[in-house]
Amino acid sequence: MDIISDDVLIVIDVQNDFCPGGALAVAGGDEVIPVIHRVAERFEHIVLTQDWHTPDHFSFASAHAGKKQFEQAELSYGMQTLWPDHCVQGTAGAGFHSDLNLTRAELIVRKGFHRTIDSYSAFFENDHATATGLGGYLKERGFGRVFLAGLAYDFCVGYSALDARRLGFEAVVLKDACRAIDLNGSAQAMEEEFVRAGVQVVDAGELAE
Ligand code: VGL
Ligand code: ZN
Repeated sequence: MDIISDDVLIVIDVQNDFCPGGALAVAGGDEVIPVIHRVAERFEHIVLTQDWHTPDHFSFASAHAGKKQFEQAELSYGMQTLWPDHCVQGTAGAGFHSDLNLTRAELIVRKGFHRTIDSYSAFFENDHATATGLGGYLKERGFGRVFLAGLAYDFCVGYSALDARRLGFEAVVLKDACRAIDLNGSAQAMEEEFVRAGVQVVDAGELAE
């Protein structure tokens, strides 16, 4: 697979709270970093995302009396998984992992900053209606195909890939540059959605040298 100049690499949420020792640690989360560094060399254009919640965010179990972490709650837009408090704006946990070195990145998109709406996708919040602006940005810059890497495969990477397709971009997930949370079969469910939506899944090594 050759990378061309209207391709963009989107690196999703490689933040301390999703890495070992973090508040919502994904198993092996930090292992994506060397893989991402290697593929990043192939790309002329790189965008980063950063999960960026208010302290009392509605996606936190702590914001719902009587609810436990990883349970579901009914919010205004539908069912929402309740997470441990994570990626609170300005905290160390919300910072990018210190090994991540993508100085060339052209844009950092923050998401999940509306207190009452979560945002897994880099394009639309979990109401599937509120746009982050990334779709317009990528279209205005003439990008046609997005490659996705980072955390977590079955949540923020996955929903970003599905929304990219919905907006008419080609979407390629770099599977070995991601790690999954895998909550109640979420990784397999997401892969079924990838097939339905026409999201390609490849390993980083399949990109041409
Ligand atoms: C994520 C759960 C909550 C992710 C973010 O980056 O995949 N997952 N917030
Ligand atoms: Zn979050």
